[in-house]
Amino acid sequence: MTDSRSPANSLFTRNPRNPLLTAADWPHTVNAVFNPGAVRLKDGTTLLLCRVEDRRGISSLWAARSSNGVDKWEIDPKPTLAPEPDKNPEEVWGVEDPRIVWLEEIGKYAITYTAYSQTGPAVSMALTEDFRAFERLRLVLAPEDKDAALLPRRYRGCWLMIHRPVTGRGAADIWVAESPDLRHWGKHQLLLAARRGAWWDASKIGLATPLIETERGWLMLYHGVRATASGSLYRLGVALLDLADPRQCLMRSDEWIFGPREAYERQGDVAGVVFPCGYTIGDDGDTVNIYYGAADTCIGLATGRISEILNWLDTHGEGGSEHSPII
Ligand code: BMA
Repeated sequence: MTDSRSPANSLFTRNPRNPLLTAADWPHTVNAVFNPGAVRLKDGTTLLLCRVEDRRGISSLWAARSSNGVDKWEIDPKPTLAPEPDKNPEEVWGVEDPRIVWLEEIGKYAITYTAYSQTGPAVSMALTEDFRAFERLRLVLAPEDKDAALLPRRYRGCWLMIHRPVTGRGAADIWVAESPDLRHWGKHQLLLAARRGAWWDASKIGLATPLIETERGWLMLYHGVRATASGSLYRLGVALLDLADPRQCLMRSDEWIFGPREAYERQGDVAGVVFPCGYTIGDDGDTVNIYYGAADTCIGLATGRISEILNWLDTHGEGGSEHSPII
């Protein structure tokens, strides 16, 4: 099926080889493979850190590497980052949904992921240089919180982390926090709120991939959830954060820009879900590849252009933090 021509629907093109990775590709019997973090290594290799759910229901993270980011994936023979409930009780029900950001200042990748604890999902962090050895910082944000990613460099001396706590207002919104040392987080601030009523993102929102730096600001892809009679629909929207102060939202899309359409997105363990946790940028600096979990079952790839997303946002964006749906 080709993309229909409405502007929002043409911002991302699905890879014809989708789904790129499924449970059948794994060296062991697993239930599902989805919601991968993504990064392009220095040698150009695309590394996906895939959430792999076993047949108990517990997830671990496995690296899959490909030279072109599309096929010939080399999958680690065992979990790359497995839950360690004996040492880290917060991981007793698994580790999920990683986001990966390169931190030039310390020469390491920071992986923020969901630790599924007996008191709910929370945000854990690990550092690595090579995706083989990991320094686990363990829990950095208490339950219930998830969908977190760092910004790649400090802002006014502090690291920033986008995250998604569940608060008392009956919806879930995107927040930002600061830290001097990656371990202690404070100065929490609401960044983008779920809309209300019939909107596509009225039920919950959360960060999708880490932020994408552009000349005009930080592009923030986020998932929006709409509760329907047959379950939750997970779609993708976009906002633009101020380059000089990423705690300020400049614009937010009115329409969603990517949503479940193909059979592998509409049918699976959780129907009607597209859930990207990682992107890579092409050599031209404009192509953006988003890797996403489809229906909590398999992994897809969709490709867009940063310049087109920004142009589209100019005509479909609600601007300014004074606008009520943003905060
Ligand atoms: C979210 C997360 C994701 C999952 C999505 C749809 O809350 O748990 O891991 O893909 O729900 O089930």
